Amino acid sequence: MAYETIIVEVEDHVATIKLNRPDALNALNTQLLGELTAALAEADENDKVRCIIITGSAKAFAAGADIKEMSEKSYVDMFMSDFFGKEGNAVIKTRKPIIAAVAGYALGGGCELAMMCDFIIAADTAKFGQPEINLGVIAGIGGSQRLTRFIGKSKAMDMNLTGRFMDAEEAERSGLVSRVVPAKSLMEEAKGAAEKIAEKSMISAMAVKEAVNRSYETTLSEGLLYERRLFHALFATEDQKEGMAAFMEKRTPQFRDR
Ligand code: CO8
Repeated sequence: MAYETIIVEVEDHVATIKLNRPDALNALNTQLLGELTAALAEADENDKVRCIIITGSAKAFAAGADIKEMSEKSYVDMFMSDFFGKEGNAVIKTRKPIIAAVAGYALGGGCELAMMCDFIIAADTAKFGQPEINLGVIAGIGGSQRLTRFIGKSKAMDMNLTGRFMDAEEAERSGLVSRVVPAKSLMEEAKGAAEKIAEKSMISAMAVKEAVNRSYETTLSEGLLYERRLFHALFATEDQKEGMAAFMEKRTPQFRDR
């Protein structure tokens, strides 16, 4: 499918989706989020793809939802279209692992999109923020919920109430991002991580996603039971036999997603 606001490239089992509205710092408008939704569905269905990277430009991952598009909307418009509800769900429903590779601004919906991915690798130039309060609104797709779970109440309140930006170093210290790398090696690092994931059994990788994400939705004892049952279930796969045999035979496993 031809896209206008994103660029999709598939190489070595990794689909890289680059947000591409440079004149608007990759602000998330209806077209971009529609195209992102379609590209994620395509990547999820493409057997060649085993990991997905979402990235932006050197200046901006995404500077938020498109303020120009939203400014004249009414409550009824927002409610009746369930503004960005479907698109947000599309990201979190993607079954293959998604890495956010963030350089520059990840603000508002941009920070929220990064948080919807499975983990965030940040360039040392990254700046995260939930500045919606400056526009007379609040975060709408996770900035008050996911951010609070990731960095705790005090920092989430600080970010959402003051609208200040958090640099990459603070974001790593606070648990928002998994690693910080020099800006020039961001894509190399993200692709390296994606290729490592691509080598695993897709069944295990999808099970990891389900288990970790479940920890945000349930009690500890239910989550532990869910994890243990998934662990047990993986003994029904050929990949478990292959992974353990390869360990004992001191060779690299050849996973076949079976
Ligand atoms: N929307 C639309 N256009 C934008 C946005 C945006 N979020 N951010 C930047 N742009 C545009 C600017 O208007 C400008 O365009 P133009 O040249 O035509 O005026 C161009 O991008 C470059 O921006 P600046 O000139 O402002 O660049 P600076 O380097 O001076 O500043 C900043 C960069 C600090 C990132 C600044 O652009 C800024 O503050 N942007 C807005 C950040 C923001 O407030 N984000 C939150 C938006 S609201 C939101 O995300 C809600 C999410 C929830 C929605 C889901 C609901 C369910």
